[in-house]
Amino acid sequence: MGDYLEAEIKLFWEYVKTNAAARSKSSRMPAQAIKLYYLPPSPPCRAVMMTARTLGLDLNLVLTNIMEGAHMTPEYIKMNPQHTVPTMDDNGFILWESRAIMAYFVNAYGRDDSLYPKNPRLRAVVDQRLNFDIGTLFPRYIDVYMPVLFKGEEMSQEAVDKLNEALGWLNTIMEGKTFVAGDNLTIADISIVITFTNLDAFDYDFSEYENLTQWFERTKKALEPYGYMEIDHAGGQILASFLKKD
Ligand SMILES: N[C@@H](CCC(=O)N[C@@H](CS)C(=O)NCC(=O)O)C(=O)O
Repeated sequence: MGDYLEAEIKLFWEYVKTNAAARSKSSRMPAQAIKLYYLPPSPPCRAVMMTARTLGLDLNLVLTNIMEGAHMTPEYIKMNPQHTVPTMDDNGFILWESRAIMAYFVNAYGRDDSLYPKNPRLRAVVDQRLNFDIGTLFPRYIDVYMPVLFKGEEMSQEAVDKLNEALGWLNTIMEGKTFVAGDNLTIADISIVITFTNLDAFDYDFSEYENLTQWFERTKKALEPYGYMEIDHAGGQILASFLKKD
């Protein structure tokens, strides 16, 4: 009887393992790894890479050094006339704009829709946050740091005030919420956390926005198993080293 039970348990575990393996190689996974043209510290590239990790999606990473013009070759411009990284090639299907790539990954390969809900109202809130990110938060962060990073200019107080205004709005939106679009981690958190990782690496003081500081800690923890340190934190540190060079 003991031997029989042992054999049954062994069979059961074989069954569980085979199914897990089959699930992880389900038809929702691409036949061949998706190519991602990227540069490690690039904020939108980091967001796409963490989304892929969260979904268990293998990427064929193609280093594209925009500092050396690798994005301005005729081949690259033929693929993406806007010559930006990240750009994705999923077996001939080309896409750029990080937030569009993240949404595509979940739609095409997510085992469920939790990172980008199908429910129209839940998805609308995620979309609102993503639009707030691309249209307001990220550009205001850029206006504070790009003149300092790449033109050696002084930080503009006006730009800082505008960034703080956006942080204040997000802090209010976050009242009583676990993640930016509600109870669950979504691609909006993955997109928005990149800016906070950079602000943190640049020693920008956002401690007065308590909902945001708590959300930042929570989101870092949630993304830790999916490459937060090696992808996002490391990228922020590279950018900070440019800032602190002189
Ligand atoms: N909104 C785009 C921004 C992409 C972008 O501007 N990427 C920068 C690097 S972080 C780039 O490729 N710059 C080179 C260029 O625009 O020629 C996204 O989220 O993917």
